[in-house]
Amino acid sequence: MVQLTIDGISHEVADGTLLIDALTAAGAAVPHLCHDSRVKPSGACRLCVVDVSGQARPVPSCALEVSAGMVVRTRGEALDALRRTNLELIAAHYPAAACAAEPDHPFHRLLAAHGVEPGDVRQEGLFQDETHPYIGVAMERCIYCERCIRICEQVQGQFVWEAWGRGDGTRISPGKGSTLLAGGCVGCGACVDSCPSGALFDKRVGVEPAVWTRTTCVYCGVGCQLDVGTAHGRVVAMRPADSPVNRGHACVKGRYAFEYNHAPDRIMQPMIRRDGNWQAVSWDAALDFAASKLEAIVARDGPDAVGVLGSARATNEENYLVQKFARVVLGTHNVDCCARVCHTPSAKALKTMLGVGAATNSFDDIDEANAFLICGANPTEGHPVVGARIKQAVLKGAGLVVIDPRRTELAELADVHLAVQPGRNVPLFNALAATLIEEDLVDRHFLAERVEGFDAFAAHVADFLPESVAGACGVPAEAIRAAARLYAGGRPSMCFHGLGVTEHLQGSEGVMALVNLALLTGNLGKHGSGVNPLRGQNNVQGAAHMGCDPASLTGAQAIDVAGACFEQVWGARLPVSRGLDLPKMIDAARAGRLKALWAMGYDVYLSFANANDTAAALARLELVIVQDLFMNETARSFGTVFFPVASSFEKDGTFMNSDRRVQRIRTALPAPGEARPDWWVIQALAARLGKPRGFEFTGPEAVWDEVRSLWPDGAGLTYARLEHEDLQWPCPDESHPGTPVLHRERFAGAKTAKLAVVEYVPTVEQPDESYPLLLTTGRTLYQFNAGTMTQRTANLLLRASETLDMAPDDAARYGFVEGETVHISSRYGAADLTVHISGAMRAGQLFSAFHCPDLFINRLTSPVRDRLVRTPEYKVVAVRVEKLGD
Ligand SMILES: Nc1nc2c(c(=O)[nH]1)N[C@H]1C(S)=C(S)[C@@H](COP(=O)(O)OP(=O)(O)OC[C@H]3O[C@@H](n4cnc5c(=O)[nH]c(N)nc54)[C@H](O)[C@@H]3O)O[C@H]1N2
Ligand SMILES: Nc1nc2c(c(=O)[nH]1)N[C@H]1C(S)=C(S)[C@@H](COP(=O)(O)OP(=O)(O)OC[C@H]3O[C@@H](n4cnc5c(=O)[nH]c(N)nc54)[C@H](O)[C@@H]3O)O[C@H]1N2
Ligand code: SF4
Ligand code: SF4
Ligand SMILES: [Mo]
Repeated sequence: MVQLTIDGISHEVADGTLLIDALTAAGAAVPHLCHDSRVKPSGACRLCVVDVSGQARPVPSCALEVSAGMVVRTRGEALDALRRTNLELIAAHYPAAACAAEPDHPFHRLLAAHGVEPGDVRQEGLFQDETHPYIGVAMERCIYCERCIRICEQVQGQFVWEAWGRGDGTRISPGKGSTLLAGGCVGCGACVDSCPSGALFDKRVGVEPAVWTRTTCVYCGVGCQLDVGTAHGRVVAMRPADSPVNRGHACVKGRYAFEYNHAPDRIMQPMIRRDGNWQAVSWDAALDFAASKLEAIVARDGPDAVGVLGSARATNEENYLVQKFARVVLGTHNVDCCARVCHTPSAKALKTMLGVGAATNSFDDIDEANAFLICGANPTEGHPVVGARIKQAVLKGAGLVVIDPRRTELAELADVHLAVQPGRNVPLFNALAATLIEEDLVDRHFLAERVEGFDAFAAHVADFLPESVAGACGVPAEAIRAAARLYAGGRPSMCFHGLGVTEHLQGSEGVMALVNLALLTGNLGKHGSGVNPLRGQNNVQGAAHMGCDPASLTGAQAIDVAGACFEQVWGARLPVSRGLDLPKMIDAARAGRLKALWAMGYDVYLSFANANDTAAALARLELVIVQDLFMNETARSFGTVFFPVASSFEKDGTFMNSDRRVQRIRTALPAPGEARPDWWVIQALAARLGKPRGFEFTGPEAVWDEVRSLWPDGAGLTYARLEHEDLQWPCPDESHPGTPVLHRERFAGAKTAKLAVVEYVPTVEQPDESYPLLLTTGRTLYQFNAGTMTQRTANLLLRASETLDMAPDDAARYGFVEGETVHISSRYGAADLTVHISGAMRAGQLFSAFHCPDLFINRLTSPVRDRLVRTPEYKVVAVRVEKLGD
């Protein structure tokens, strides 16, 4: 701590504090315009000037750290006069009309408080852009503080803005292109948030928010904390909060894509389909109808004729209730969620090898890693706030290896990019392991203390030396060796992986092969290391962890281990037969054994692989209950009953993010019409089925308390603590601080972990004469999964549809031009797509996203599934492309 005197009063502050922050903390805040604590100080506006002992002239407090014995004066006539002069210079061109129109704008209040009139002198040659749907530009209000330039570089890493010219002729505009978008803007909104003068502004805020409510983003598994601004019963604005996850940052979806909540086709009334047509009915009628159908099916075919799907978009409490409903009310373990199609392979591999099926480390560790290994993940689009943090770490010098068939944004920045042939992760990861061993890059101490099975493992991977697998993997042997050296030499090195690893025949095995690399190099149990799946949706980690998984109960506890305890708390016997996971439910439906499906927040028809087959299976069901905000594709084609639900802005509860944090969501608005929270619907249906006991909770907190009583590692996560603490499980009691890093001294089950011998079994989806190309599917920045939400926002203007990305060589070979619609077919189905010629693609490989219901990309994907947990192989399918009309 450092002692200093501010306006005659002594204060103590931490070493290294910026003087401007010390002044604010001491209640002696000074005005400033160019300062933003998220970026490096610039000292340009000189409004924060103060007198400091020993300095001849006033100094900007934003550019100075506190020092012991400092004596500071913040007020006085000379300082006031200096600030006024500086403000006059800053406002020399500022338009008077802006002040008149918006007197409450902080900058306008500052001018008024100092008695400064805006200069109102017109400037020439200002940047103009009306094309961005969310970000407005009014450069006549620019005061040249350069906060936009700095925050776009230093937080988002996009380098969009540049200052051109000097002195009075300075102009700020995108460095390349004539619009923000052409300049590389990704719509994160950081420059808008930072701009103090209103030159950059949120276009769509017509109304000032009346109330701000802290909540968790509804989109991806990063779990950004956001403040929702509401007025007149609508969400009108979002702003990122300063939390450990996102530190005041957000991405275009969390920050701007909220208008779906008020879309005109939001379903607000329960419905039953009669003679092919949806009819609005009362809740009583809808619940009675669903209950009587379920009762009849269970009576006739047994409880295992019903399947239940929890929702990665709904809360922990709701997912807990829905799996309890399946097990207690219906009497079946047939309950799953879309973790199955996503990161169940990660959970399986991590649990098998290390004892806990979740990310080992925290996003905060990004700042401590010296090197990154990013495998089959595209975080700058899928997890943009994490992507931006990784980018900053790399710009500051951390090493980066990217393993991805496509040249993604991070691959562009990488020291080594291994553009692996899709489906060849296992031999490639084994080759990395073989290199680590051959070149003696392993952590011998860690191996001796914490790892077993080295000899058998070393013998196995000796067959995978880079020189022998390079050809099959499509990458040079020397590049594989360089990647191994970087990962081993950078310690601590942090591995992040995505669906490019999991969505394969060898998905679980791919993750095991990654865990091997961490074990060999001692990259576990310490900050800045680990194996970290980038989990998908806002609560996919939670949905599975709450027990929406046929083989495990709440807390990922095995049924044979924890079953008795659950039976006691639930006052019911658990079903004896093994449950079906989602792929098996589809198979059972196709075979006529499954008769009913309840899909809570899961558009299974659109998103499951091999959609023509999914359709054949779903068509055989007698009852399909869809519980959603919108008429999704499952409901449109197969729904029998529709339960309309409250959105995440309209209910309370918790989500679990990718790094094991449990975070609150809070009611910011009432639900529209007859929409009800998922938890209400589940309880109401239990009551209709005559089993209200155990489903009479008064609200989410009461449900959560039952979760805590059954899940030892979550017992300490009370709502009261979540109100003001940032907690990651394991958190076994109410005084436990939570666990940012797993496996510190020992692994969950034991002191040591065992290296996995991973065989390579290639997929049957190989190119041949009829289907000579490989299609891989994935995500794009502006759209989200089934598209039900983002397609009902102005994100549609940022990306209207999917493209079929292909290498220039392939386009030339087929004679395709940019923007041409072509026909693509696999052995399973076909679609028409618009060609996008991209240097990020390698010849022979194609890429498309799957967010557009009208294109239905999953008609193309195959029936191949992960060997251990049956995740569909979305990442490789052999296809051919043809000119339309051929
Ligand atoms: N904008 C946006 N963000 C999202 C989502 C969204 O729909 N839109 N969805 C969320 C969800 S549910 C999830 S699960 C996450 C997913 O996030 P990611 O896992 O990052 O998503 P994908 O784009 O599906 O796949 C990642 C990468 O895998 C690569 N890949 C394909 N085949 C292979 C292979 O054989 N080997 C390797 N090494 N790489 C391969 C692809 O080229 C792609 O760049 O994103 C979440 N965030
Ligand atoms: N080809 C291909 N297909 C894929 C993938 C791929 O990479 N390639 N990825 C797969 C992956 S990883 C995933 S996760 C799936 C995602 O597929 P889905 O889970 O089907 O997609 P989502 O859009 O995340 O949301 C599901 C539904 O939840 C609804 N919803 C939102 N909030 C709530 C709520 O609070 N309550 C309720 N009841 N409903 C709500 C939405 O309107 C939407 O209809 O797609 C999979 N499909
Ligand atoms: S919105 Fe984000 S990416 Fe776009 S210019 Fe501003 S800071 Fe840069
Ligand atoms: S990074 Fe993910 S959690 Fe954060 S704002 Fe974007 S979509 Fe939401
Ligand atoms: Mo996902």
